[in-house]
Amino acid sequence: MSMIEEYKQLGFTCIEAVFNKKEVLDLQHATDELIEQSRRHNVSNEKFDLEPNHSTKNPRVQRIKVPHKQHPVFAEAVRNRKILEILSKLIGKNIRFRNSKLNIKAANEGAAVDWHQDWAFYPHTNADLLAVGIMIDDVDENNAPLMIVPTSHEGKTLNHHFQGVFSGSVNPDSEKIDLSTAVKLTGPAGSASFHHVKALHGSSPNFSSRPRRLLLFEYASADAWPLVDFEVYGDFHEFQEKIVLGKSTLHPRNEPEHIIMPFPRPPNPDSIYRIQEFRRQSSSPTTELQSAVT
Ligand SMILES: O=C(O)CCC(=O)C(=O)O
Repeated sequence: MSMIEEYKQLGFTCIEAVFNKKEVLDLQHATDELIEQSRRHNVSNEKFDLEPNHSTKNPRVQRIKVPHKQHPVFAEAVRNRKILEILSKLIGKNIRFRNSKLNIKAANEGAAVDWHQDWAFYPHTNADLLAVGIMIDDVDENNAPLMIVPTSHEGKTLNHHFQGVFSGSVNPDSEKIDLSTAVKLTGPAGSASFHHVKALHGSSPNFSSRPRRLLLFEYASADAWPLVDFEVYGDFHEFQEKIVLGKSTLHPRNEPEHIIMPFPRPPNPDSIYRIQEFRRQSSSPTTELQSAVT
């Protein structure tokens, strides 16, 4: 299957050596630098989500927020020529960057990310959006690869609410999802995965002795206008500057996608980890993730 067929049929594709050795080293050094800076912070804030055991002596970062605004290496990677070439084949010639994050699972720890569709968090006027996952470390079956349920990008938006509140995760049992089909996206550092905004995905805690650092960039077709959280794009000037390929348009393309708005928000809506805690407090989707791994 070609990359395009794979993406269209399964909802994802994964490509090795998108970043060369030198670029990978730069990405790794930039990540190390920002983790080093996290020593100066002792609570989660607009730059970092910190693990509960984080300290100045032993920095434990769960997520580097908006890394493209924190280090020029990440800002450059957003417009990486190879990434843009692949994006143009998957979501068209006019593309806007949305946002970035760098999820870190330290050796022998790191939180699970429960099963979810990105679309549940940020519906747009059409679903030509995807997330690129750039592997900063070698990723294999054991260090908590991103997992995706093939063909889950087709059909309805799944229920991400729990007790009437948006909880950023689904209950695979009640949604009748066969997690045994989930594919683990593995590859050497510098590989990149591309997953459709409606593809159901998640990852387990890291049970290995090696870290797993995954840089995520979100992109949208330029005619996909956000239905929530416009501020993630910045003000209108930044919205325009975020065009990474082709041109902007004031004419949204409206397509009849199934949407469930992500409201009301849970008590602590500032990151996926905090949002997903809401459901976890009363159930145990982590167990579901673990069983999907084995
Ligand atoms: O870091 C991961 O394994 C999954 C990340 C993810 O799906 C997200 O942050 O939305």
